[in-house]
Amino acid sequence: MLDKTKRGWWQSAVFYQIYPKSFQDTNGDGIGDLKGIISRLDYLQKLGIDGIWLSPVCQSPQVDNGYDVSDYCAIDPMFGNMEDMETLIVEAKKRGISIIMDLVLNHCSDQHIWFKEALKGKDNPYHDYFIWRDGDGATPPNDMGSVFGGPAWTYVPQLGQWYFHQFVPQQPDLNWDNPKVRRGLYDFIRFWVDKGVEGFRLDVIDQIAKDPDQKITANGPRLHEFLRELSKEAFIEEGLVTVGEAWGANVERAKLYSNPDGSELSMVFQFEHMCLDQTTWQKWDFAPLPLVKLKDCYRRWQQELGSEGWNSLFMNNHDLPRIVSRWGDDQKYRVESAKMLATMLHGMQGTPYIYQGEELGMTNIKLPLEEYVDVEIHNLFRDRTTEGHSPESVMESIWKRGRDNARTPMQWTAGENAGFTTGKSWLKVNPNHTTINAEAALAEPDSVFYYYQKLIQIRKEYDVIRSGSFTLLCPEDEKIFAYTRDTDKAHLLVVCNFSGEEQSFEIPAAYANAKRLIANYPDSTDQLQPYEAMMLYYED
Ligand code: TEU
Ligand code: CA
Repeated sequence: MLDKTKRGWWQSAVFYQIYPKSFQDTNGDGIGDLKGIISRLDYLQKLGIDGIWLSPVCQSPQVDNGYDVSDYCAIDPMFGNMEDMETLIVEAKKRGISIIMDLVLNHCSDQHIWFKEALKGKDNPYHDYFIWRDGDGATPPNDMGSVFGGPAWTYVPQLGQWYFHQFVPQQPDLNWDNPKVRRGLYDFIRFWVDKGVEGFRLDVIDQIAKDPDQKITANGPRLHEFLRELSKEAFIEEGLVTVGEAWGANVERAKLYSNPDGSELSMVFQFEHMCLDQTTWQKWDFAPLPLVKLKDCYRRWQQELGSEGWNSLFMNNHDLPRIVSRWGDDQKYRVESAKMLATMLHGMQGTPYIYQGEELGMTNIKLPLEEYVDVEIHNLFRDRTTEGHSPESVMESIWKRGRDNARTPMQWTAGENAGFTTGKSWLKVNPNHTTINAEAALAEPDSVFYYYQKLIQIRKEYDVIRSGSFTLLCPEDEKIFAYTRDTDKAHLLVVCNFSGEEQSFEIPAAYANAKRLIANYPDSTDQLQPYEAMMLYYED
């Protein structure tokens, strides 16, 4: 058992992300809820995970699926009530599973009491909880755009002012330069710590330090000052695990974020590896995966962050398309490539995050535009067709990179609505649930589920994965990703064929008699089979 009171317990842990809206519905309204998560804790315990990152369940108008919070200390009725949340925390803990809450500290909902007060006047005590600029309503303070399209400024005529929002207008940015904002947010965090929450995922945490006049939206000069205060004032217990979402992180910044002294956070989600298979800075301009660049990216993060910080390891989340569709083959070699990708990731140093359904090899979905829910998808279609892109090309981008790919309901059974709901699901259930579902996976010893279960066991059994060095093999090979992990006595080889064709690869002589810890084919041949992956291990 991990001692979760000590800093660093997360270095031997594996976490699981739940998108509550799509996980399990228990009252037939077509929306996942807390009781649904409680009903599935035994499944998660079987998988072997140590913590659940819960996407937002606090009160929200749901303009951005809960990332627009209107009350940080209340559970949104669509998910249940505070008693359900307290039960989830207790029941999860009984199974050795910590609850890690998603905190949205960069912005709140325009329905939050702070913003409602701020709208009452410039002299209202909550007015400078937000970022305002005087104006005439015709011309915004500058031409900054929102992440979700449109301007980053919205005019309030009764105030004669614009307010700043990096996301939709219903998500006004909070003014972190105001100490009252920071104190208020810290109090919200302490409220959840007192409820027994053992960690936090921090939404767009590198964007809390900004300077809109200079068009700085992240990594502003006060960022690490704010994070050190946040850590000192709110993340008081050293066993609290904190992971910041930082799209702008690089290795040097990550050393500050994840300094082992606990001065800031436990780790960050960096996204460098998630921005390689595109031709521009926009994910919509998709391209084939440049494997050589991916390998070098992982090499740098493994070697350079190393002992000065700590990596998170992920390929999926609620904002990203399903990795087996993105980097694998979700048709002919779905199972093999899902296992291969998992092998690639879980052999590395860091804390792995499994996104709901990843352990089943769940895939993307193709829907007509009107069936999508995500505000980002609809704004993209509006903006790109206005710019002259053909509707067909925009739909291709949505099918490849839209966030709803990850938000289709968890596939529990082959039955109606995949066992997710007895009602009408808020977002379409993937029709392939008839073959891709947890019930079938639990009945199949060679399923992706049991492969993930074994990877989690291996991480806990072989310390070389937590603490070994990282050496990239065949760096220029465009089809094979192979690396070794080494301590003074233990040695691990991870080999992954990222292609659907046979590839030749010479196993290093030192591994001639190594133990095969895991593999996605029953037997190896002298060639790597399509999407073949394995872990070989020996001790001196
Ligand atoms: O995401 C940050 C964010 O900007 C992503 O939405 C990303 O830019 C986008 O998906 C790429 O197209 C966080 C949350 O994870 C996301 O769900 C929220 O929508 C967003 O912040 C606002 O809170
Ligand atoms: Ca429900």
